[in-house]
Amino acid sequence: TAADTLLARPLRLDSAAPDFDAQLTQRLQWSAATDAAIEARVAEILADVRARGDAAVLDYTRRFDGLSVTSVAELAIGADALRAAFEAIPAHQRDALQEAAARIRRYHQAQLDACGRSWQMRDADGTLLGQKVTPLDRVGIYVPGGKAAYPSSVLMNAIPAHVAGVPEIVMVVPTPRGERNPLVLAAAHVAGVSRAFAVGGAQAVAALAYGTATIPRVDKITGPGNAYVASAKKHVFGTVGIDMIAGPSEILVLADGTTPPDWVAMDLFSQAEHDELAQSILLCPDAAYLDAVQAAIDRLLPTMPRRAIIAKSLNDRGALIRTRDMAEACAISNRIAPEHLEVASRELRRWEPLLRHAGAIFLGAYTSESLGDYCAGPNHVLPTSGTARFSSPLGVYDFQKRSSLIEVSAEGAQTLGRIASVLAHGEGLTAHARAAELRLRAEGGA
Ligand code: HSO
Ligand code: ZN
Repeated sequence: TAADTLLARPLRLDSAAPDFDAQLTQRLQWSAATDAAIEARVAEILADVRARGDAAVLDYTRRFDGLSVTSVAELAIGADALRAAFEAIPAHQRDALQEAAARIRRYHQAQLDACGRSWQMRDADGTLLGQKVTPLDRVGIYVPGGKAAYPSSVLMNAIPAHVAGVPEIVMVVPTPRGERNPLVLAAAHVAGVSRAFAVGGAQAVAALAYGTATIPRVDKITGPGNAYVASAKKHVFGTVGIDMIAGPSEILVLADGTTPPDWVAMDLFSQAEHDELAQSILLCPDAAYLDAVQAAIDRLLPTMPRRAIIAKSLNDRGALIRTRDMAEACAISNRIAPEHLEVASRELRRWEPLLRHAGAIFLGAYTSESLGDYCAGPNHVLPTSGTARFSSPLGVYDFQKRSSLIEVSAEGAQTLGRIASVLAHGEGLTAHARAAELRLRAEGGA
């Protein structure tokens, strides 16, 4: 059959070729389909939900998800229903969810301890300065429906919020034709989601951003979604906070030839199977090893249920790149700034210090990216499309905000007052200057 003759032939490149830079740049290019029709439709839905609230949410949910409910209240999934979903799944799935959640919780707890706490300092004259860290009051987590409904993503979005101390975590998830995904609901229970609504699409984002009689307004919306959801999140940004707008999944493997080629081939498949637009790249100084991985790809592809997606992703966006040496491979990896970076080498201490731009770095032959996707502990919501140059994994810090604290002593007011007075006069802001001067003892202040 056609499926069995599928070939996956990632582009072969050589970093020594004169046109290498141009070819690599071209491979990396990807443009989010910014469809004007989608943008316009989303703007309409947002305005409608803002104006009509529950009635609009109900209309769209009946129309798009084919539900015959008569009120948004019927779409509410309370904490008890989440717990019931958890209790109804098989024991091995319950155990796996709980073990993954415990590891993710522990990792994010360490993140909170390392960089998520308030701090204070005191000047010699008694003035107190500090930063007060507080969790957001309420957050919304969007979970896609259908094939892209990942229980693991429920854990990765909700657990950092929970660890940050967010008191209320609201999940929205579309249920086309009323089909609820039991693992998604079970994961929500394990992750500490407070309650959920069987609503999706731009209408769910709008409800979370503006609030309706039934769906509470949140302070930030995180989680992946289709083009409508991504567009809706961009629109409501400013009214609420959002996380990143993620592009297709990416994996880059740096190999020195010491990892079994089958392992590397399967790791390349594991991101390719997410999406035809996903990108899998292998960098290695040894051309014979690249041949061996290609042979493994050829042999393993027919065994993969999602081989059609994998083949398209590898053919359209994949690359096997021969580099001059490992140091050059590291430099190319930094240029790409991949979402996931695997270092399939026995000289980890040598190469890791050279690697600067990546969402997550997986060190050594045993560290399959898929372990990080589910249960190692770090977050799997990561910057894509080269944005690891300037952004970070989803974390506890995304569910916190900081307030500056300033408490000036009588003594401090003298020193600071003189400085502020000079600068305020320089800016022509007399009230600012006077406010500082009134507190100066020499000026006859209190
Ligand atoms: N690799 C995806 C996350 C995921 N993988 C969920 C499996 N399930 C993020 O790039
Ligand atoms: Zn994955």
